Amino acid sequence: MEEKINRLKQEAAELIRQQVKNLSELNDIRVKYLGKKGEITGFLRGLGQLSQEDRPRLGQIVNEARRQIEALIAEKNAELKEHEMAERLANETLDVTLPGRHTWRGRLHPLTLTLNRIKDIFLAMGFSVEEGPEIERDYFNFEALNLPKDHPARDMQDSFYITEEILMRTQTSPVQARTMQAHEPNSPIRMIAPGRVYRRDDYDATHSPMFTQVEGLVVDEGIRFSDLKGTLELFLRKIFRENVGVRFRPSFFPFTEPSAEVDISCVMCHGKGCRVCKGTGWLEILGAGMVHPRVLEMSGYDPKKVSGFAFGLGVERIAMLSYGIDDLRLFYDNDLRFLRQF
Ligand code: 2NM
Repeated sequence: MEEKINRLKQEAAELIRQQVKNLSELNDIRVKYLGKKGEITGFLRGLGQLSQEDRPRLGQIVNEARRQIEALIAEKNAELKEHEMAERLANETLDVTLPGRHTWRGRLHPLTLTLNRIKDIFLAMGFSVEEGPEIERDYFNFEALNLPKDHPARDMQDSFYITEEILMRTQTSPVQARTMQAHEPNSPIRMIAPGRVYRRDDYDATHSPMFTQVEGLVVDEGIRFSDLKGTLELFLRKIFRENVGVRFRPSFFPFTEPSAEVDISCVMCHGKGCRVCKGTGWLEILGAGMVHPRVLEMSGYDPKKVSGFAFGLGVERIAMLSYGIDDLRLFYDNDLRFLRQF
């Protein structure tokens, strides 16, 4: 029996030292000799059947063999781990000279950038930003703004009709009418309504059947034309430059009385006269006026108690003048060579 144990020990030592190539094989060896059903374990169990005189001596031999195998396994285990680490360090090196991988970063569209600037200026003046549907009822788009069915001004705002009563909105003022009607009658309003509007139009460098508008509305007791002038002058100085020239010319809109067209001094020549301003030194930039009493009335406000002013501007036009863009269609082509410049 002593000889058997020694042979087993010899065999195990040889396997561990010369055959085992990795940790998994080493574990197999451990199970083979030291596991619950392992060969050394078998001997330990068998000790019970030995005589009183043989038991201590053979017990000592078996235990000694187990300790030695355990030590060999531990030694091999450390050696294999060290080897694996050395191999990983050699193979998993990081080549810091490789070119980096590109992450493409998006950016905001020039119209969004311009609209954000416009919103920020009016938000700072205490205006709220209101939105409404692009598919609108004839009532809100025209009727409630003092444009009855037979009004000649409807001709200039021919649109895309879904039915006789439903159309793509031609302006964002229906949002103003909706907002007034949602308010307690005569309660103050300070709002802008930004968004897309649609008109039957030819598509060229300066016209598009869809464009972006911002309309504003202020209603309260004692609102005067001077409030309109002060608010719009401040806005134009912030969006263009502090010393931009501003002038008001009389005009007509069905929903305002009196009405005005607002010009700024030319952003290219600063008033000297050039190709952009067609030699006049001025650029038309927005329309405005005192809200027509009938418009207030139709949305439940009393024109004897409150008054208001309103205005409308085209975001594309402001963006074109801000960035020096000469063709409106560039905004909608989505050519990255154009869009990457902002
Ligand atoms: C413009 C010019 C003048 C306008 C009027 C209203 C409302 F709803 F209060 F009647 N909203 N926007 C208005 C006035 C719009 O755009 C050139």
